[in-house]
Amino acid sequence: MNRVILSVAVIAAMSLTSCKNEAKKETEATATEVSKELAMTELSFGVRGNCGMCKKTIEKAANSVDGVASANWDVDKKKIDVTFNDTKTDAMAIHKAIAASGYDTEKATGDLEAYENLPDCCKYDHEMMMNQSGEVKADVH
Ligand SMILES: [Cu+2]
Repeated sequence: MNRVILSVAVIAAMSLTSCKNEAKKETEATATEVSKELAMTELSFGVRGNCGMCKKTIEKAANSVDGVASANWDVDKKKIDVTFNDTKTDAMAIHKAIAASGYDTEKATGDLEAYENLPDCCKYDHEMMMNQSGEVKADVH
């Protein structure tokens, strides 16, 4: 958002200091940038896991999907926030990538073999609530 405000400020400065043609070019470049940002979809969904190591594995799996721009898993809430380019990928691809790394999501069951290969501390409870409020601290192991 700051970048957009900055661009507007730049355009304002340009129109004061330069000829009309240059100012017009700058406006077109800004329009392209805004439409790129609009293609980004923000999504949150539940993912089971225990600890900081789980966080690394889950986020790495999500980020491995082409088109994912950011992934942040919350250990207390058992929930991930992802930002992705919806012209390159979709929600289900991200669910599946996380499940392949051994973790359950709301829509995909974690791969059992990958789960078995997780460190012991990461072998989360398959009955664990997802999408928690985060008010109750998760058990420290
Ligand atoms: Cu863990």
